[in-house]
Amino acid sequence: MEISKTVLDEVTQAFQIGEEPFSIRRYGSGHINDTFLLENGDKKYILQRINTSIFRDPVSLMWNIRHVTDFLRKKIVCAGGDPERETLNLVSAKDGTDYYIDRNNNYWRIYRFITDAVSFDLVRRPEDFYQSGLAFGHFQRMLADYPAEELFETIPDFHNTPKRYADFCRAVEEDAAGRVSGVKREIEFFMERHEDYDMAVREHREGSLPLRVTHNDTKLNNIMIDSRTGQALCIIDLDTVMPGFSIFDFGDSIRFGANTAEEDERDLGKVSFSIMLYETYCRGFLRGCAGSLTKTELEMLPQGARLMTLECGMRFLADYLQGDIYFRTDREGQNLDRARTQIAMTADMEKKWEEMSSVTRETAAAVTADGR
Ligand code: ADP
Ligand code: GN1
Ligand code: MG
Repeated sequence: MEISKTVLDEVTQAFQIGEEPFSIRRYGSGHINDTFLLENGDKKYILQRINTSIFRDPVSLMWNIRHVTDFLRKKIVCAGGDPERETLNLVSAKDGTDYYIDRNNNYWRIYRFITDAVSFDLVRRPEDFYQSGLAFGHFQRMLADYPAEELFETIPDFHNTPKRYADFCRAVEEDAAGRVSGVKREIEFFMERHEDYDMAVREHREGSLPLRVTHNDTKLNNIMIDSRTGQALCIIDLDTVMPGFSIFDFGDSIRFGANTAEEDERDLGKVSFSIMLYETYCRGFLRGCAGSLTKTELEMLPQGARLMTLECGMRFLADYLQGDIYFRTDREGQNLDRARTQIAMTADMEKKWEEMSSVTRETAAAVTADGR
């Protein structure tokens, strides 16, 4: 959506960032919010318009972010870290709130820019992926004593895979954009696997898979890596921090980062599931979790990766069938390409299933042995 210069000026003037003019440009490759970089010499901020057709209750969402970042800030300070760089920092509006509502009823927020740090759409070096596993595991551990019942569910049933499948089937049935006939094979792929979709929710219902405070959107570009040290610095994109399953935080990172190609790659010959990257992330994540995962969680890590890949694939395909109304696209067919990479990833994971399971067991054993 185009946002006028008048609105951007109105919004920037509403926050406590000084009176000097900033240059403004679109920034990053997130699929949901509108993100801009504000820049004036060394002064930089991230400005975001919250996507309120997806996040229906932006006030509660901002409440979550304020409280989670304050909580993390205290933990980081206690551990001797730098809270300016290791967690997101909201900038207040001039009226003291954490957001601003513009003339069109859009909600905006500003974060301090994390300098000398980068985020990636593709694993550049395995070490970056290891670092990201370590940081997402650590993030979960830092939030282990956060009062989960106080968090708002910003998107209900976000990783309820059977519900996602039902939504997908509805999109196929409705065929709103008249695209079903062209993607029969892709639809079939997700339908053939329908019996597996309730694996995690079933384990939870039976009491063996705990709900934790999780991030729920753990892709590689939601973590900032320090450009100087190469270490993971800060977990960003906290819009979906809410109760969830650890195996899904693990799995969503794998679906995105253990792919040898980008999420929207058109040449499927380039897409594969890298066992080497899987092992690398697994090692980092388990070290970050530091022994906090249960036996069932450890056993279900490969399934977490497969389910997240299937779920995300279904979401991309459903969006394609509905005429690209959810995920941002910048070219024709991009959601279909994204769905196809998830299909190729799943198929490759299934081919490498035995290896994936044994690598998980061996990595868990090695990390436990290290920790002694
Ligand atoms: P979306 O919800 O649309 O994915 P994100 O919050 O992930 O939006 O932001 C999009 C991109 O903007 C990120 O991938 C990252 O590159 C950059 N970004 C976001 N917040 C910051 C920040 N505080 N400092 C530096 N870069 C940031
Ligand atoms: C979206 O916001 P972003 O781009 O980090 C989506 C995730 C998907 C991801 C696929 C709120 O994440 O669930 O896994 O795209 N976020 C939301 O790339 O739907
Ligand atoms: Mg993001």
